[in-house]
Amino acid sequence: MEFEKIPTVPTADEVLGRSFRRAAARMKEKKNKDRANEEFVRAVSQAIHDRLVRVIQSFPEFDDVPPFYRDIVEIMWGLERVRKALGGVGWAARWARTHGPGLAYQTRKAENSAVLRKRAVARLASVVHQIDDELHFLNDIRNVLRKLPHVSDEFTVVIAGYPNVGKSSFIRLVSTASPEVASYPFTTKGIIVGHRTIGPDRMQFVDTPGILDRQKEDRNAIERQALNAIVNLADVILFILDASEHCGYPIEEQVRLLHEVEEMVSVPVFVVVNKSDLVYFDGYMNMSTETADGVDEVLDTLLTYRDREKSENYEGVAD
Ligand SMILES: Nc1nc2c(ncn2[C@@H]2O[C@H](COP(=O)(O)OP(=O)(O)OP(=O)(O)O)[C@@H](O)[C@H]2O)c(=O)[nH]1
Ligand SMILES: [Mg+2]
Repeated sequence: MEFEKIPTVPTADEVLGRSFRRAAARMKEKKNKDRANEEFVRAVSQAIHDRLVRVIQSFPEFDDVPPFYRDIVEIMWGLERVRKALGGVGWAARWARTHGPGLAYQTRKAENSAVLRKRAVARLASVVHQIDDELHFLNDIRNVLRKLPHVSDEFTVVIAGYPNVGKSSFIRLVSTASPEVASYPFTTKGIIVGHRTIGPDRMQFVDTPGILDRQKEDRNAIERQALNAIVNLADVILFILDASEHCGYPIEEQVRLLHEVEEMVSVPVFVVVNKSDLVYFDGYMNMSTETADGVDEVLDTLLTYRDREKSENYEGVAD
C-alpha cells in the first residue's frame, strides 16, 4: 500500500496561512485597489479549495484497499467515521469554490472593498475552522497508516505462538531481504514482515507479536478483531512451540493456545517445535533458529503448502 506517501494533513490555520500567502502574492499584481481586494478573495478561496481537495485525494479509496488495511481502519476508527471526516473536508472545499467568486465580486463592487475583503476572508476562515477537528482526525489516521507494514497478497505464512518462542528469530533467519519492522497499532512491539524468494515466487512471513499471549477471555473486542485481521492474511499458520519452556510458558499452556488458533482459522496450521538445541520434542518437526538445524525442512514443508494451494487454485480455474 502507498500509505506512507500520504502527506501531513494541515490544520485549519495552516490551510488558511498558506492560502493567504498565495493570495497576497497575487494581490500585488493588481494596481487598482478594488481589483486587488477582489483578486485577494478570489485567490484565497481558490487556494483553500485546492488545498482541501489535495487532502482528500491523498487518502486512498477505502473500497479499493486490501481487506487487511480496511479491517485496521474499521477497527481503529470505523470506516464510516473516516468517510464522514473526508466528507466534511469536501463540504468546505465545495463551499470555497461555490461562494468564493461571489464574495470576490461583492468585494470589488463594494463602497469600501477593504472592509468587504475582510468580511469575505472571515467567512472563509470560519468555514475552514469548522472542519479543524476533521483535519486533526485525518492527520492522526495518516500517522498510523504510514507506519503499517506492507503486506501483499503473496503466499503468506502467519507465525503464531507464545512470546519468546522464537517467532521473530525465525523470520529474521529465513528472510532473504532484511525484514521490515513496522509499527502495528495493537501491539507495543513492531510487527515484522519478511520475504523469501524461492524460484520465481516469493513467500511472505508475518509476525503476530503481543496479541496472542493473553487468555482468550481476556482479549477485548479490538484485540480480537486485530487478531482476525492478521490471521485472515494467512495461507498457512506456522505455530511455534518452545518445549524448553525457556520462553516462560509451560508447554501445556502453549498447546492450549495452539488448539485455540486451530479453532479460529480455516487454513492449515503447521506446528514446529523451536529451540531443538535445548530440548528435542517428539511428535512434531523440530528446529533451532539459533543453530539453523531443521529450518530448511520447515521451509520445504511450507513450500508444499504453497504448491498445494497453487494446484488448488489451478483446479479452481479449470472447473
Ligand atoms: N536456545 C535457543 N534460543 C532461541 C532460539 N530461537 C530463539 N531463541 C531465543 O529466544 C528468545 C526469544 O526469541 P524471539 O525470536 O524474540 O521470540 P518471539 O517469539 O519473537 O518473541 P515475542 O516477539 O516476544 O513474541 C531470544 O532470546 C532468542 O535468542 C533457539 O532456537 N534456541
Ligand atoms: Mg518477536
